[in-house]
Amino acid sequence: MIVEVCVNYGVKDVVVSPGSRNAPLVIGFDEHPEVSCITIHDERSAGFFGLGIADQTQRPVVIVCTSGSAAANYYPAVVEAYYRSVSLIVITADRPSAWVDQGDGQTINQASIFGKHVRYSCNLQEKESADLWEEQRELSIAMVHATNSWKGPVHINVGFNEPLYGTAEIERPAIRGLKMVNGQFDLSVDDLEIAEKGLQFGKKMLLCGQLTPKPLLNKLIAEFADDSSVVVLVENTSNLTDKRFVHCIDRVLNSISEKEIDSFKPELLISIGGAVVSKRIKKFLRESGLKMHWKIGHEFPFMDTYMSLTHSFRCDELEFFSAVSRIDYRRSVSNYGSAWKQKDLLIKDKETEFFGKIPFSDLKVFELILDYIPDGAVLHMANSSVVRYCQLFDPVNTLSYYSNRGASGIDGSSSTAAGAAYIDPDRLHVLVTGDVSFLYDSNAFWNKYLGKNLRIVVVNNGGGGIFNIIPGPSSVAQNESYFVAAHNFEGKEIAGAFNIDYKDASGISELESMMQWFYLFNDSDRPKMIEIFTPSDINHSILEEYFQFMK
Ligand SMILES: Cc1ncc(C[n+]2csc(CCOP(=O)(O)OP(=O)(O)O)c2C)c(N)n1
Repeated sequence: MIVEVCVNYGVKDVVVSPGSRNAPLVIGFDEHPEVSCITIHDERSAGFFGLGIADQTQRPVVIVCTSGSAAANYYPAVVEAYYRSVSLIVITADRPSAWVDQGDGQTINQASIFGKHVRYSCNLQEKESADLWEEQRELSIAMVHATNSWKGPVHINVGFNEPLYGTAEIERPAIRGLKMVNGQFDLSVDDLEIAEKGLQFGKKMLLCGQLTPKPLLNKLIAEFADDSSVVVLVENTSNLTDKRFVHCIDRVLNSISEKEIDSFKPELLISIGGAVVSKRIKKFLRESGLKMHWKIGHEFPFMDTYMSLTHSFRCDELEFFSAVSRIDYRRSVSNYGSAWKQKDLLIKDKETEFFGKIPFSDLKVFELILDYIPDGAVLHMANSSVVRYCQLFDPVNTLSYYSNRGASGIDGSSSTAAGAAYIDPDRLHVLVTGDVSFLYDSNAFWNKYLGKNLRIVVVNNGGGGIFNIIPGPSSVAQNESYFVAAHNFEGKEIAGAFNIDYKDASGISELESMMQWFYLFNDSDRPKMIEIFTPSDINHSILEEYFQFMK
């Protein structure tokens, strides 16, 4: 794998310094038809020798040595390459990491040995070929850093088990090289070519994760979606809506049968924005065998959520889609996008029937709360079942949606909503939270800055309801005590302590009857809270029924 990735990024010259631990690498490079290897004993000199080759060829050059002080002897050349921005790929063989500092011969602390003098360093362990994704990803990141417009040395440390000299016939692994694209592809012929090639695919999917509201981007994406071969999947946290988009990813994915699923797999995936909540779409895309995945945006350019990243466009989403709109490519080359949209419309029709017949439960509560939120409000969704339930309903385009999905903690949802409400006093800010998150972050209300524009909805299902609805915890004996951690806590005392207007409800009509009071804006100077007690014994089965029915 290491050899193939290096070759894929243009390596043709390898400087080898003899040793035992690096034998697998030496054999691999030597046997590759596109690589020429030379031998230099002194690693200090070998490093500089490689530097000289890189200077003249303007190609990345690999230097490979054995474990121990051999690696340390590369240091002067690495430092020189760093300050001269030369692509030196430093590969040091090592013992498996478990043997570091255990008195094994020729074993020193090699991982990150070059400190700040490399553009990237990774520490790989020899593995069975089963899980090469991590290795390929790390190697691609290293090679991108080495060969990008700001070049430099990178360090790849690899732990090898014995035997070191055995050779075996293996199939050459297919390499999915990650390419960085600078984004202003109006200006660069190469970048334009990549874009034109990808846009030819008949099955194109745009997946939108968390974004702040961006009306102009919304407009450009709606235009991009005006193409029957494009499907645009959005979550409410993307703050993007349009009749051409699919807004409830889990709802529609759930309705696609095993028989049909292959025809819904995209060839080109374009992803924008931050975290995606849906676990189903992640699984679906990881199993889709994507031909290309473009990640658009300045943030986390190497993040390979769908295990298929081929191009990272480091530019603003707006810049990207305005450039795409100017590219001359054939639109509507298939009905791939229309098929998704049809599925979406069909399944949406069944929703009314389902909600008409279900009893009071978490799911029913979310339907009601979302129905009543006034236009123009800001919705803050706590982790974790709240944000998940909210994804099952079409977003309202007059609302803005927020959630702490960066690290998905339950520790700050209330405080984040409180801060947002404080700085934006003329808009209504509605926090919807579970009971555990509410308790966890109850100090959010321990300040003098909360006012009449904050609304708090606590869905009290008597513990961490999420653990009853995700696969895993619900199947173990410890679930009730250690995961759900059921309790009889009520939020009333906390509301009282912080002078928050409070009401509670345990049924549909009771909840509906307090909605008018809840959303009145000028009748009180204080925040208002409703606590809704839901039946923890049936919540999870109602959600299961939902997914059974919505097929
Ligand atoms: C700081 C932190 N600790 C623990 C977790 C793990 N965790 C995720 S959801 C959850 C329970 C949340 O329960 P609740 O707020 O009542 O919401 P529900 O799932 O019932 O909707 C826990 C403990 C986390 N995400 N963040």
